[in-house]
Amino acid sequence: QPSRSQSVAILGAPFSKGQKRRGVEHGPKAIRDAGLVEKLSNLDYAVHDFGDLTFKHLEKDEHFMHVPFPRTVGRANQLLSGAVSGAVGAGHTCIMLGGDHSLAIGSVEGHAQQCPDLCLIWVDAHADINTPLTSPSGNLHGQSVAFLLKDLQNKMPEVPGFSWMKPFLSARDLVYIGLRDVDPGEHIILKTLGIQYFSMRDIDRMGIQRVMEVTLDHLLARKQRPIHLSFDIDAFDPSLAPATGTPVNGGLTYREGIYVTEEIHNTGLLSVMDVVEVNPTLGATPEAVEATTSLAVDVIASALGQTREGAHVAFPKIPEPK
Ligand code: 6HN
Ligand code: MN
Ligand code: MN
Ligand code: MN
Repeated sequence: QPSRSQSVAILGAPFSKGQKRRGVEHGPKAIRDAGLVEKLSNLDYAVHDFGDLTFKHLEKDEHFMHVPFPRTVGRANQLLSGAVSGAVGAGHTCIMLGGDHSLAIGSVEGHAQQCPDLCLIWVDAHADINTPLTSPSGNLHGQSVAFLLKDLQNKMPEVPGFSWMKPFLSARDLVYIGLRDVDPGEHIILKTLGIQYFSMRDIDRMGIQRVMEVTLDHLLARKQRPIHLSFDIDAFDPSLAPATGTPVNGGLTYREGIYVTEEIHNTGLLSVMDVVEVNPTLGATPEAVEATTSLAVDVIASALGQTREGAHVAFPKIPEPK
């Protein structure tokens, strides 16, 4: 099956102010060093590496309620939004390398500028749907989805730094996969808005094959539209992805995670993918870091069409001896 676009843009977003642990800003370099560009070039893509964005840390940026760095995070996302919009507008499938998951605000917003009918698949241990009023930590990487949803508009205070955007996404255009650490305020939001989600328990019950069938049916049955895949590496089990800031036991297996991205590729509708929360300073050993970064490369390659059964692009037929 041909992919929607044969040209891939890689956009690095070395940003960490959406949470309190430093080091996640080194994610883009670590994922590139694990061989991303080579891997994608071997899949026959024209790879355009746009390099890393440069984010400013604002000097004066007081807390809003208990939310740290609101203006810095808002400004970073405004910059990222423009870059993602530009890449998608130029016809690329866009891979955004984080950085922490607050970056999904700008990434999805920029994508929506080009593709207003997009749908969102959020693969994560966490729902990242706290509002500043429900958030136990204050951290904006746990609130990204709340900034996107129209359905939460009257539940969100005006956070300084975010006046450049308005919520645009409907709750029915979002599906979660991999949840296993949901805060009480997030749970009432998921239930009240009737958001489709598949927790790790649901994956245990239904199997990943059925989960993907229902996910894609929920989002695409009425009409085919561009997919935004926001992939938090902590969706995987910490034994596979230890180098991340908020690990939670009992996560996706390697095969479940790869099945998710294979199925998304097979729709031919993947338009933007975020890969976030890879923190190369948090692995206990160099091997732990390497496992996490090469896993990130594997899910990206799989989302872009790398198959486990192989492919014969270089061999239209079985070669014969002369
Ligand atoms: N992430 N629910 C917790 C919070 O602080 O709101 C954890 C969020 C984690 C966010 O992993 O992208
Ligand atoms: Mn091009
Ligand atoms: Mn997340
Ligand atoms: Mn997470």
